[in-house]
Amino acid sequence: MKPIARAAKCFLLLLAISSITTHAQWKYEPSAENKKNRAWFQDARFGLFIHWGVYSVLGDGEWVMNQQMIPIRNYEKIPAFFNPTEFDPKAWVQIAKAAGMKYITITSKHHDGFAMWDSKVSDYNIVKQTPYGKDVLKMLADECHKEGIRLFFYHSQLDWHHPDYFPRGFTGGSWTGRAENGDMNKYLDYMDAQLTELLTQYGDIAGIWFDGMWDKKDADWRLAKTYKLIHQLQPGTLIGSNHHVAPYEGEDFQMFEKDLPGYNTTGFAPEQKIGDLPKETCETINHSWGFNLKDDKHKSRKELIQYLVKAAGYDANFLLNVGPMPNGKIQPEHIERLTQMGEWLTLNGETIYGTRGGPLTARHWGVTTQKGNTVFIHVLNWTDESLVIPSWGKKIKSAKLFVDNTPVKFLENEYGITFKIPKSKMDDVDTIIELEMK
Ligand code: FHN
Repeated sequence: MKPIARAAKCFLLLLAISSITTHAQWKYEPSAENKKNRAWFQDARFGLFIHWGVYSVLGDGEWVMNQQMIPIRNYEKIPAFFNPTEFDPKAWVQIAKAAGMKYITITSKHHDGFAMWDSKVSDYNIVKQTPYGKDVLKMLADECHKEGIRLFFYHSQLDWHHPDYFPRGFTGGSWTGRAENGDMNKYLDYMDAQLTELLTQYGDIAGIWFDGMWDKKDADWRLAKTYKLIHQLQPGTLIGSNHHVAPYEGEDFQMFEKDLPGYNTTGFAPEQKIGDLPKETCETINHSWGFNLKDDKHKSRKELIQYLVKAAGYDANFLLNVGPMPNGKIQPEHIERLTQMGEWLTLNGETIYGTRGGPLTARHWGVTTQKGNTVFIHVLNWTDESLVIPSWGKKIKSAKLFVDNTPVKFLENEYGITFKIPKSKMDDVDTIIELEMK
């Protein structure tokens, strides 16, 4: 091998090792504010996920550019059609509040690379490229801060538009029309610059929800640099990354996509290990994240409420998604579902907010949540009047139905705890037994 090639090879190896070692050696110590925000996050339990962008115009979900292999020169025509004149951040925030949600996570930039704010780093943004011309993230951030709803920004690391997102991953190939070259570090500098805008011009940002590393699993994403930058700009900001593996140093929460922690029904996360960070499960109401004209497979009120309760039983938050329409409105079927969840939480929120999962892990009949000396048994899938559950080493002082304080008979013995639930008192969605422990 020629001496110059050998030197280059050693240099690249050194570079790789230095980046790996730096991240591996780096020990992240979350700030006191960050730890406080983690506790707030776990108490919050329920948030609104919003996938909104110029792709909404085509009504075929947020992956339409890749699915239909729309070259950049064609896709760049879409922003001119994006004019959400009926966008009303007040209405969105009220819908979230009425649903019982405590925070909103909105797509600042999705895989198509289009910025939904007034970015000075790139003209490929809503202010420069659309007839609407307004910074929707600013409008939403102001309303959230006013209404006490915390705001997270979803931000895609994967980018089908930027020329320096190179080498390409398993998506966004040559059909984009980009030249087969580029400098990934330049792209990451660009990403860090846009993140700096988002963390310096929109007030308190509760978190950054990264997505897309899975497009290039083995690439050097310079995570330490980006994570340090974020915590320098806002130490309390919670960083999470939907990379489907165990949390990396510097992350503050762990998300599970379309699955409860520990499951892999989607096939996304064969290697995903559950870390010891606050957890969040994200899910769609129908089968789409971005607005999809054809998708009317909306989950039922019961399915969605039970999903929220199960997530709490797995000690995880529930981040439920809407894909607003190109006119800026959230589709009525989704507003209806969210309102129904809010009505349930108005009555039963005490058994979810501020609780932690346990003391029992999830069972076929349901889950448990706990707060202080109180345990809530959520009977989700059981029809018999007698229910036997394992004991967990603490004695019960009293048992009653949460809905109306009706005392519930129970028997504690070596076989566990047997409850007698009057059939007439059973609830089709969630029969909650409130236990006060000794
Ligand atoms: O590709 C994205 C998808 O568009 C959506 O944003 C979801 C949300 O969790 N995450 C990725 C798929 O894993």
